Amino acid sequence: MGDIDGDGRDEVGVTDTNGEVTVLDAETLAAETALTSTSGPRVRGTGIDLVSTAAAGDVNGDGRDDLYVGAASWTVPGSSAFATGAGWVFTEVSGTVEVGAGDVPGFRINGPVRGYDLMGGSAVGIGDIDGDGLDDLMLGGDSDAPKTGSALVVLGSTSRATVVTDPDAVDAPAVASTDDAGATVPRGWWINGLAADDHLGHAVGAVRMDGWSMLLVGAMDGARDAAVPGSGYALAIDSRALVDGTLPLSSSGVLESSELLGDAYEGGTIIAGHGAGVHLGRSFADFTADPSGRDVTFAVGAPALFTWDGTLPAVRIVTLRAAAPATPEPSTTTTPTGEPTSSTEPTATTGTGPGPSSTAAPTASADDGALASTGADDLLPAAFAAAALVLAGLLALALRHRPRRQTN
Ligand SMILES: [Ca+2]
Ligand SMILES: [Ca+2]
Ligand SMILES: [Ca+2]
Repeated sequence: MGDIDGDGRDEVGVTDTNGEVTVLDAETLAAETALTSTSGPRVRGTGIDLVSTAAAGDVNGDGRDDLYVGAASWTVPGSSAFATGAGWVFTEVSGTVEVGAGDVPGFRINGPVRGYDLMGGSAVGIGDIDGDGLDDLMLGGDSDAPKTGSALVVLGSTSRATVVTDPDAVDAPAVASTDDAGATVPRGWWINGLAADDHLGHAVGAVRMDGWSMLLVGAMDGARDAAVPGSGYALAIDSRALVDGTLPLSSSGVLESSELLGDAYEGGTIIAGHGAGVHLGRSFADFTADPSGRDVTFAVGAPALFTWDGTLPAVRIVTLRAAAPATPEPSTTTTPTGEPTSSTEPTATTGTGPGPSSTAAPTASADDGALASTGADDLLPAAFAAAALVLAGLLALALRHRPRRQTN
């Protein structure tokens, strides 16, 4: 969680079956710790099932790390529909904090009042992506059809005003709060999946680079190609393209994933599962070696929920080559960089991958290409900032009988 209470030691946040979050001192935990009401500061709410917790970073810039907790099934006040979802950012946690109707030290993030977005069931701190000195975060809400599932990027603030969301907003920001004068101010962006029931946002992740992040959102039940059902996909979004507005955003700040299909856009890619039923996009892990560089490497989990058909659980390692830092290039949003990446990168694939390999033995495969919508040969060099560089392949996957093992 980072150092929530400012005593120089990091904490961990633990959810329990009562729907409460307990904050524990990570460095003084015994090998086994029985969770009691006095184990540490707690966050709870009557009838509120707090299911997620995340290290939010220092969202309000007071020098102390902040705590995120989320309740996907809760319904925010003022909504007539069920399960808007909500999250809270706590800038201070001591004793027992009640969430719900009352004020909290920090701010609340409301799911849309249209209901059933289940917003906030997943969350990740993404660092300071807009350079204002305040850390930012991303939430996921993996609602069912007719929704696609979604993710929500929320910018940090010193304000304690509630962040409200409305992805259907017209002529108003989809993610907003109010300033001290009561005026509406944008507070982030909303991201939709490709199709109903994709469950985009079931998992969110981030690779923290120097001054920016690669934002990762999983849609384990979706498919980039509808002919490969259940292949799953993951979005990888260069935060600089979100902040700069070079992605095809609506005027209210909504990104439809479908806009990333076909011609590649700078800073956004769809990584497709390599076969039907692999459900790529269940989880993420950062393997980036050099945050100051351009190669962003991460793992995407593909749990293959139904293995009786021979589809095996997998972990895919992906490396994307991001755009060069903006500083030496004064006009990166409009000018092709002229860098040689497009001629050296592999051509994008359709994302469906070689059919047989998806059900074959779980050996590593360097050519099981499933990076999608990136770096096609005929695109301008600048057409895609996070162009695919390497697909390292599948990991060894005998998850059922052996410890997880990385072979590549
Ligand atoms: Ca501490
Ligand atoms: Ca703080
Ligand atoms: Ca920020």
